[in-house]
Amino acid sequence: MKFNTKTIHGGQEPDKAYGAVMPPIYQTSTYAQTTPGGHKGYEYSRTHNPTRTALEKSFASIENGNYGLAFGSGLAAIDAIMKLLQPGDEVISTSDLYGGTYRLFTKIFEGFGIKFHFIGMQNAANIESYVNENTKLIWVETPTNPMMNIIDIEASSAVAKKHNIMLAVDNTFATPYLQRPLDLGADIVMHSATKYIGGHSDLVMGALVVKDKKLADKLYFIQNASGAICGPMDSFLALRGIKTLHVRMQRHCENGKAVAEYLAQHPAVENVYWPGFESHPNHEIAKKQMDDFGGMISFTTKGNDYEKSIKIVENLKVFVLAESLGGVESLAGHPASMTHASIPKSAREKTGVVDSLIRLSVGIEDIDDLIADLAQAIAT
Ligand code: P1T
Repeated sequence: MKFNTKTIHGGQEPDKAYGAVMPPIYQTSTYAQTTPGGHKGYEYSRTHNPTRTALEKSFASIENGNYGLAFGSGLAAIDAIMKLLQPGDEVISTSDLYGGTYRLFTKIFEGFGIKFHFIGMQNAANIESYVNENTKLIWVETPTNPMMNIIDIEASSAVAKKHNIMLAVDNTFATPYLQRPLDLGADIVMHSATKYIGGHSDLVMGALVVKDKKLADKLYFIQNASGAICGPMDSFLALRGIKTLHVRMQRHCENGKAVAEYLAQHPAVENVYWPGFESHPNHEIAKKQMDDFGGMISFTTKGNDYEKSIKIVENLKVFVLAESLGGVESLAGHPASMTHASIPKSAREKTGVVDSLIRLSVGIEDIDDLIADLAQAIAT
């Protein structure tokens, strides 16, 4: 089955009771048993729920994996991965990453005795220089949030395999429409399904997909034991979102390209970060591992002018000033004071998250309206 069919049919079959084409919302916490242990595969909804099962099969299908797991948020999914580790273990992570992931790593898991190395990964050789006998996980976010750096997944996987280390890839920005990390050698692919997977800014959810049965069993155990699952209604909404992922992503990419090109020629704009530009330092890797370049763009204003950037995001009328990304509507954010405020200023600025940086999640509205909105906001 090809991707555009998998989004609609992957792992799905009509409901057995009445043939409903969409999986019903099994809004139940528990299931009747005929005798203790005598049930139809479902005992309690933290452990399993049929609507969530349908979604987990869909996740596995679109990411070319064998096992999918759905969680109550992207961070809950990352939390489950981290619970595979033990005190004394070490993690090598991209230095430019979502602020909440950084906060989870440094404020929660460092306290449990796990050591993190936040490094630039554009050169895979740099990853290897941090490997030692305690290294258990390489954490890759690509494209990175918000600087749009691209990390070579295949090259990272070669380092991971050589040293018998797990490789996890946060595929939130790219989605499996653009990039399939498991095919490139990753062990775990993770999503904030809150974003493009859901696609309509109406749910908060996380996803993991793996190929290996042993790893899947460990993660299912953690999912049930810790209990950070998503509910049946959200599972239904995510399933509905996935059915249009490919058509939405196609338009996000088209609009993203047009907005990136508009900003690049604007005299008030200093830098535009978008991997589709030939001048992007990792453009060749992006071309190799992604099918297109997506709808996420960051840019700075001339003179790194904080006040000017704040005025721009306040003046936007079609773009909504808000956290999050990946919905059908265009959003704008100011990472330094919003999504990445939990990263100390010095660490943040080292990766390029300066005070004038604006991040855009380009939606699927008419491109003329998006460009006109940016033009008027920058002009004022
Ligand atoms: O918000 P949540 O569903 O828990 O997902 C966390 C997360 C993980 N990974 C990446 C790359 C993310 O972008 C996020 C969430 N990001 C935002 C809310 C944001 O505006 O960047």
